[in-house]
Amino acid sequence: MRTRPGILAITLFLLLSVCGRAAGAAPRIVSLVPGTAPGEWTAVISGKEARKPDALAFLVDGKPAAAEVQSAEGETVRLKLRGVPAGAQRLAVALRGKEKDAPLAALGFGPLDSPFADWTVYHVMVEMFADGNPGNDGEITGWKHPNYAGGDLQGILEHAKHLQGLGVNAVWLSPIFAAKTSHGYDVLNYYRIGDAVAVPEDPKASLELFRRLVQDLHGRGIRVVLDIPLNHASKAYDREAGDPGKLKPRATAARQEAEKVWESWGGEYRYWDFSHEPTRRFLKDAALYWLRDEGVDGLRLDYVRGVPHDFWAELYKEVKQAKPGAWLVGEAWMDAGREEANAAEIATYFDRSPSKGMESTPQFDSLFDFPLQMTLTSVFAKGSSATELEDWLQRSEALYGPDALPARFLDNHDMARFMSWTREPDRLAAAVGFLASLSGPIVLFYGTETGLSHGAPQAGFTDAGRIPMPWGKLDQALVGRIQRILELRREHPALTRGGRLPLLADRDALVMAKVVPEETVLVGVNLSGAPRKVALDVAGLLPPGAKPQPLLGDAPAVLSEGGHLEWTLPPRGTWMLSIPGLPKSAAKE
Ligand SMILES: [Ca+2]
Repeated sequence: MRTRPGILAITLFLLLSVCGRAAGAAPRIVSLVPGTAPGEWTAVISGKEARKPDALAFLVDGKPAAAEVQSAEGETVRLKLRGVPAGAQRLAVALRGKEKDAPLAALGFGPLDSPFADWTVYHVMVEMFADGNPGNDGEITGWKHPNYAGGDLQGILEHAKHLQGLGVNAVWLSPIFAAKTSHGYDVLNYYRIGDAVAVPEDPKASLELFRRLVQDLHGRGIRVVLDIPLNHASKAYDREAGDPGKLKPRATAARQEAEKVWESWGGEYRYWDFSHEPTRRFLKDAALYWLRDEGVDGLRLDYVRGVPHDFWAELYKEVKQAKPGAWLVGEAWMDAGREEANAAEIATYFDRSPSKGMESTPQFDSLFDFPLQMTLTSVFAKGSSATELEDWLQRSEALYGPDALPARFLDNHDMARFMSWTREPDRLAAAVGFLASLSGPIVLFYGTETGLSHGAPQAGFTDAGRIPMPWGKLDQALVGRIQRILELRREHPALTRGGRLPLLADRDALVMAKVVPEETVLVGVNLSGAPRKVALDVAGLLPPGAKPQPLLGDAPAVLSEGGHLEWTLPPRGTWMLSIPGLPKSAAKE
């Protein structure tokens, strides 16, 4: 959704960004590796809380784990955790006596079990992507983006091979329904493909074109995710053809501050009335139609903050009954808010607390991880410390809770592009490499593969990143690097669903292990412009005599008999090593 913070909000945001997060707000799990006996793990914890390790509680999958202090120095403590069951998923650090509250830090150290773990989604802003039919460009009758490129479904069909070559396995299309504007978030009819993206004045031919596109993408192993705004629609919504169930949906005036801002820009929206049962039915039917009847694989749900939680829970339940494999991803973003505030808001949509007699009430499979987007930009593009990244990954995991499956991304249509903050393709490739090594769905905005950028970046909302895809002058070298990263993500389940074990984080470097029983992948980030040698004790993690093989980049490593790894990370990049075979701890159990 197009939201624009006021000048005051932007200023406030910048001020808060400069001040940063409260330093040392939470302890960090510096490293976690399996110990030498079954059920034993060695954890190093840092932060002011580590001065009093007895005040810390360690929870494994929600149950207390015994922790024995091995050594302590200043704000760092080394502990031995005992009785950790095989197959455990999640370690959380909490304050003793406050175990029921959200933990301070958490870590998914066991493999992720989710059908969406390996989704690599390519986000197409349809109007900007590819013009396959200049004959429909005149069909935009409302607001038109100054960069409007005539993009349409035919254009996507003609470039489907590019998506396949890049190695993504899903595509998210910005709204393709009948609308007046070029962005399409003002839907005129949920059941009709827009004239401007298909065949003017021929809904049947337009639907056939859409079906051809879905079939073509499916044939290439690419799933289709539609962007459907259910909070609002155009004031001129088609109450005849757009309401096949004759449910006579009702609308209200703008309710939330953001909606009032859109109104002030001249947005011509109606806001659906969620207190009216037939309106809810109408909206659920529209969403279900595309999943059930037209073979769509998922929905990206716009501006979920405008809609009551119980509607999302109802929709989720009906979607999963109709199509269990469908992915529901929501956008809950406060564009002027900091990481903590955004994460707390997002957590309310990950919340599955029982209600209405249901044992669990999920609302979405995923929410876009806006806070991590801010952190990734800060660390990879703007030069912040790598410790911020490790801290935030653990802090956000604690805030989101054990059921969360955040969709990670670097930028989208509502914010400055990553490359507007830096002009260095190496930094972009490093960020994509790291993103691709995180378990769970990831999303790449179209044009990322060619380093698409624009003028002065700004925090919060901007639509400056909506730029025509520069077909014909793609940066083939960068495309090749992104392809290679996505190829690794496809071929190595350790990246998409592996447990994550932090091993090192300092100003310029971050090293972690991604672990599945078949393979351990070591991921090393070097943010500096010089090579960086890291020395790691991985005795419990890697089998003796293992031969680490470079996976991404030429980053040589030597593993000694005693389990000491020396790894030289080339400058400015994300590098990977593969160590096949069972991790030592799993082999023993
Ligand atoms: Ca066109």
